[in-house]
Amino acid sequence: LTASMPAHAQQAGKADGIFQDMPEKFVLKDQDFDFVRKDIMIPMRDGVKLHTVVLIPKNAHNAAILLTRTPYNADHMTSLAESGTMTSVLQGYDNMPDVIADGGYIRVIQDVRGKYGSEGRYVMNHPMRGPLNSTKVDHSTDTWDTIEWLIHNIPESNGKVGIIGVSYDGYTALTTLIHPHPALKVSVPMNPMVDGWMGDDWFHNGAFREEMLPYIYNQDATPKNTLKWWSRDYDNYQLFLNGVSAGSIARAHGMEQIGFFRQILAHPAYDDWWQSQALDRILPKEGLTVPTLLVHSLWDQEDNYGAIALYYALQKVPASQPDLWLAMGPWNHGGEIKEASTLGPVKLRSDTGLYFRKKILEPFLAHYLKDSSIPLPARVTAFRTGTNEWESMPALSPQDCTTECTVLQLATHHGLTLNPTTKDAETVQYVSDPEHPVPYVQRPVISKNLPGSEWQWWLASDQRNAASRPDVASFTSQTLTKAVSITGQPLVHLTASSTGTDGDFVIKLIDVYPDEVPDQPEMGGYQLMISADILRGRYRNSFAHPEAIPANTPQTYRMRLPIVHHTFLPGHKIMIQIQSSWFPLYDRNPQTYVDSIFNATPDAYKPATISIDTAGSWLQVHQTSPSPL
Ligand code: PG9
Repeated sequence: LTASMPAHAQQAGKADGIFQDMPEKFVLKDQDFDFVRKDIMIPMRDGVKLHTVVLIPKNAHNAAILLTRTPYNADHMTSLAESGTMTSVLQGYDNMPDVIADGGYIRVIQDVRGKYGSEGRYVMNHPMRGPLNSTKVDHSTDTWDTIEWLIHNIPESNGKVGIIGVSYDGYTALTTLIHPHPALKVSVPMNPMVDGWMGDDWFHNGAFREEMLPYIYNQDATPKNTLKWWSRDYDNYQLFLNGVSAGSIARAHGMEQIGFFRQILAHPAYDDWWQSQALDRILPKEGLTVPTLLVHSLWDQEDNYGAIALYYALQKVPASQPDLWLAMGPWNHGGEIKEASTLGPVKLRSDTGLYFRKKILEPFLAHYLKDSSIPLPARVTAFRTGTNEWESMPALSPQDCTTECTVLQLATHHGLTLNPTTKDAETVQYVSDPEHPVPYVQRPVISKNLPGSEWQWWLASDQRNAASRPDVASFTSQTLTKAVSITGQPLVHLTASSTGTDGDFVIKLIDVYPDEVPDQPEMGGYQLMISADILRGRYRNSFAHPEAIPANTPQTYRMRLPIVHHTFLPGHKIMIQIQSSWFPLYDRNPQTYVDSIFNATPDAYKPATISIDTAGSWLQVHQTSPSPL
């Protein structure tokens, strides 16, 4: 057949009946680009090769390398534009072209093992080598091997490497700090996952984040996320209500096939499995030896625990202090890498993301990667919401307030008193019914990746809808006549009883706007959550050893809320809301003690009457005077 084909037809393609369309390997014509792209399979010490995209500015000479290690597709993260400039290609997740491209860095993005172009097996929470990982590799060795390869194979580099990333990629930026490569000069973990049980992605104080099931499914069922979570309900509230427990709905999706989900089922409590992976426990033992800028978002809907927990844990280790920096701002998860002149509906009057990138991140990287004469930012830079000003300080105030504290005391008639000398006793009751749990946003609760989802900014959503429900107890101060400035992690002390034998408590600290806000009328009466979290009652005495709640017997519930740095302005009120569900972000507590809530059967889910003792319930937090930059 070939012989009978004309020569030009033979050249047009293979002689297998049809011309060859897609080339075996397309050669990029990049002569007009301002960078060179290389796709490299870098070998690790166990022989596994990791797909690594390297973008080298064409004028690079003696340039530093900025590395990100990700499960989110290195190809996608380096090909987001149709133009051939680093600035346009490096848009989106983790990139920040105004710092990375404009800074002349060599950009390296690597798929972690088992995801997208990399070989090997993916493990969602990849334990470091030790009792939970008897192989010879982990994220730390993979980063070490990658850096070793990069500094010896990229002649345009100055031999200095920084690692940077948001969320999962912030977690990989942290794991790198364990036995770091000597060429690693700086790490910037932004909104990192640090402890998946205490308060980051999977649980908060023992309550399971049921809406993370689709994430686990998408990430862990296939290497390239080819299978997607499916649902016949548009409203996640309905979906998860019908599903009964998180365990049963996951099983209906076949999720016992996923090893990480089997671990979640096997470890509902804060046992050794979780504790031994928590980076705020591991890193202080190792000690920090590489300059590290932790970045925390004050309205982070995904990882609002890790950066601050780690900051406090490292602060306690004198040898680690010289290498520790913190920046925190009015952002949602990863909001610092974008335009950030609003916080949900709240106008901040300046682009706080740009400020962070230009005034904090850029000099920090440049000092360690380019020129040590460039001044470093302050040890702690924090944006104060309310007054909307940046402040700097040598360190965060201590985690628990002992002096100069503001006490917000629950009072009679749903009141809240500031620093009272006496306490008013009253019992406030509500019925928590698992058949009608309190939605965390207004229904329909739309999945994160669908249009109309409120996920990105739900922490700043108006809490009036919750306040008007009979199963949410609200306590409100008088209108403030002078500003109240607070900072730190509010400590909750709640005294309550329940007719059930298990139950959850959600505590929300809220800034209530005046009824009229002349320059932004839609903010009139707005209830802006400043900080909030959930505690699963069975863990009130021990996170590792759950205990049933004795019915009708007052119990003390203590928890630390996520950090705040806020001023309640004159004319505003302070509110605390208490409720016993936050659905379907958190799975429902059946309110009857069962061994594992993942296996709770429909008959276990029972209404319970909750009685709050106002005199025994308060919240305590540092009072501060604003100290503008
Ligand atoms: N919050 C996401 C995540 C981090 C770590 C583990 C699992 C999920 C993320 O945004 O990457």
